[in-house]
Amino acid sequence: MKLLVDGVWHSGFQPLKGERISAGSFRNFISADGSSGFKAQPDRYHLYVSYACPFAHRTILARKLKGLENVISISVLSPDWGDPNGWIFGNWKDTTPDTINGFDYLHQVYTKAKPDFTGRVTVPVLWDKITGTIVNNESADILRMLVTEFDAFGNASLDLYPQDLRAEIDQINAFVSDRINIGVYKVGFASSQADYDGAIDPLFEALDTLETQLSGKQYLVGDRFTQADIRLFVTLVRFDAAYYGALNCNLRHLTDYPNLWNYTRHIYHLPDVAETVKFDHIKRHYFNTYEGVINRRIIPRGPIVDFDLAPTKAMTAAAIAA
Ligand SMILES: N[C@@H](CCC(=O)N[C@@H](CS)C(=O)NCC(=O)O)C(=O)O
Repeated sequence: MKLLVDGVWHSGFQPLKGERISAGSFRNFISADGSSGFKAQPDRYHLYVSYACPFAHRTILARKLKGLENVISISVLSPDWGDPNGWIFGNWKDTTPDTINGFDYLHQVYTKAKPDFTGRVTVPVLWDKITGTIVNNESADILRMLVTEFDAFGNASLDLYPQDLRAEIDQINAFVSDRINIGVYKVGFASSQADYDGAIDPLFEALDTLETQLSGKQYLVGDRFTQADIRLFVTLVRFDAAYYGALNCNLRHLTDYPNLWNYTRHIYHLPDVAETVKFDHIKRHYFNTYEGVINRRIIPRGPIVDFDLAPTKAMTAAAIAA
């Protein structure tokens, strides 16, 4: 696993046991009134993201839907995380250079913020151009800031975290985070067969639960699109393209779940959403860059192929006639 230790980059680390996705290590907050020390202002903040990563996708979507594209600038990293330097600025389609710090690697952004930083170098990163540091690198926090603190500069009429639904949104977010967003990584990054076997059922049981919950419903909470839907969507939209094949999440496809499939398509077709989904980045990242992280000796549980299913009558009749 790639990691900074006391500000020094290490490219050859083994996967950390028991921990696949960790919470961000910079946890400051931007607030509309500035009381948190970081005031919401146009042209002050910058996002470092990857189109491959579902956690970064939360923030890309929020920035877009809240109309903050001219308020918060963005740099898009290469999907090629397999490089010894981890997240790099490259010249892939739809990527950008580091327009703020002029760096080649994301780990340089981390050590500029904290020269002795120890930990994972992850996307997304929210950077403050005034103080020259990382405000926050936890997507759940960044998503929340973008949807609640920037209404003076963006689309205030779209409330993605309505007061009256917050308790319910927080509850479903906790479930979706552990069982779905991180659930696919528990399966895909399992280092042993036993770990894999223990992770696959909870993931698909959670999908079954959501399939039932979405029966006759357009959105997860209430009857409106909220940040809970952003957080579920970013994993579901990657499911068949990447997680089914690259992360061995192959008991069922997303398309086998009528409600979840319809729900995901519905969100994909909402205005401005589709352009934030880049399947070329997603596939490149998951299939091409996890050498040494994904244990290729694990035997996947699926796909489920039902050979007890009788052949069609027409086929049998044709065989007899021949
Ligand atoms: N809790 C973090 C997790 C972010 C995360 O793990 N991002 C992945 C990409 S999908 C990453 O950058 N991984 C690099 C690494 O773990 O070294 C968040 O939600 O922001």
